[in-house]
Amino acid sequence: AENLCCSYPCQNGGVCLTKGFKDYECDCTSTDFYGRNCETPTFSKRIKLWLKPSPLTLHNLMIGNNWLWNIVNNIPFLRGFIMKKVYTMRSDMIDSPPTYESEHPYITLDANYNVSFYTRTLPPVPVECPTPMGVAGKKILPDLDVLVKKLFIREKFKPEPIGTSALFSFFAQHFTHQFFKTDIKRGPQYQWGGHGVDMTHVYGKDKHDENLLRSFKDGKLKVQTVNGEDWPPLSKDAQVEMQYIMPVQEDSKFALGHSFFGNLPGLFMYASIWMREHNRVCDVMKKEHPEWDDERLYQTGKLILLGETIKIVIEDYVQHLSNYNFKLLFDPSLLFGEPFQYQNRIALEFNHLYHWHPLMPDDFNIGGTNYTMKDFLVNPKLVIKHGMATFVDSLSKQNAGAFTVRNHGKYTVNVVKELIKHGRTLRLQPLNNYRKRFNLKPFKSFKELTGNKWLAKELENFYGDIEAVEFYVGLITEKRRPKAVFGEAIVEMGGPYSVKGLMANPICSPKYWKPSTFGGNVGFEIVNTATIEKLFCQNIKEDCPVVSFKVPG
Ligand code: MNH
Repeated sequence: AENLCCSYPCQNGGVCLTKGFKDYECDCTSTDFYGRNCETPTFSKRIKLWLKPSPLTLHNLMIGNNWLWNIVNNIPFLRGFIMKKVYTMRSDMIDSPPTYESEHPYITLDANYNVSFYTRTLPPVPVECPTPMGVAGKKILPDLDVLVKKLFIREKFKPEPIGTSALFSFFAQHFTHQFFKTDIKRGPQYQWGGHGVDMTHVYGKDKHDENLLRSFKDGKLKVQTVNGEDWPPLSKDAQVEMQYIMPVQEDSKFALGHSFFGNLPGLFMYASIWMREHNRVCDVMKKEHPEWDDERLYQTGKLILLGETIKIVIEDYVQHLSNYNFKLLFDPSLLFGEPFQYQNRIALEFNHLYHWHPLMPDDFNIGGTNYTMKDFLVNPKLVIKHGMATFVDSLSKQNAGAFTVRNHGKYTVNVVKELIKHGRTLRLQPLNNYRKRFNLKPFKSFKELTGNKWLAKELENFYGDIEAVEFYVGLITEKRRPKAVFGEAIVEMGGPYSVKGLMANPICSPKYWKPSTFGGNVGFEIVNTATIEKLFCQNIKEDCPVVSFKVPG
């Protein structure tokens, strides 16, 4: 007997339930569809669907119509109205409380209560299904080594076409590592993070590490001064456990909030600039509140830096990524009074789609010297050697790589191989199922997926059936949208996870989002005026260097 749910008969978010050994039923509750397979919309849903613009139409509206957005961006009421729509439309796509985890193809209580799990937006493919993807495709998935050789290894560097800088690539990596923390010893379904933007990449993973990094004076973090600039302390002066991907000399070991950040100068740079920002904010707060002790200055500094982070992520980072002419806005009060859950769970699918290793170039020109990726690895001292200003200036002028096929650098091909392996172990559903889950039309052919004959042929050989294309392989082979960094699926999935993760942060909730939480108007103002440029320039003594997510010119 076969599990009839293996062919995913239930449409439009209906839940498949086997009924004995030879039947199934679809639970269409609150989907606005009915029928055996939840295939028929109710009358009012039919009208809504008819009125609803497609994701591509909306995308084109946002990246074009300069004249329209020039008006909208300058009318606060309109800008706020549209931003509220962005918040609610995106975050409504995410189940909250979370529904699935990786060990059961149905809802369990563990999905909610066991926070060691990544959550899952779609449940795993049942193990008894005839093929790894359900019923479609071959019984055995493509050989990983062949797949990686044909689709992933970079031969010639392909630059990111909208001019994204390497400063952006490292921002993406450093920011997301605070919440993508796979606990590989327990298995790829487990994680050891806090399910959101908690600033652990700056302050440390727990109170023990936090205390090692603190100076316990005026709220500040420990620093050492080299060449007249402040840098994180050496490991011997703050014994936080760090993890290196290759052996490293004692004098290159620094104590950082995240155990991985000693591996790359770009990550060390961000760790250092946030450390300086924290100490700068503590100085400002001490002036405002001479009555405050070390503890209060430290805790308030953390809240302010978290607020600055979300502000920068929305208004600089996502703004660049989206390439929208609409000016995005971070204003939590827009959600007050709306139905919205202030809780977040990191999804396995979000982690997988954020594997943006092609964004890393093979070499870096830093202040006129050329470094290969190999020179970069476990070499954080390069930042100190060139100085913060030169380093950030150089990364701003360095083009990132394109997120596409055959563009994974030498040192990251193994990461993508492991990732696809994890996707198989945890039985991720095929890309087309995720497209449907996020209101996108499933692809009908390999040509439609890739927009490229050669690639379509390769994929057809690998998978046989468009309904059997694996999640990550589908994401990287999908054609790019016009004037965009990514294809449709990454944006339409990443957008919801991202908006939900940022706006469900406790500081965005009504009892937190007010000046007193941030030490008064001065602290609140720091949050509300933060930019990536100010983050660097207020913490560099020389003239302000180029700080940009887009290569100038
Ligand atoms: Mn990256 C995980 C190396 C750049 C996003 N990355 C890993 C792992 C290694 C690694 C090693 C651990 C893999 C494993 O668990 O087996 N990453 C690199 C290197 C570079 C790099 C050497 C640059 C060079 N990584 C990037 C960039 C991004 C990124 C840029 C973009 C956001 N990486 C990830 C994510 C993970 C990861 C996401 C998964 C983390 C986790 O689940 O713990």
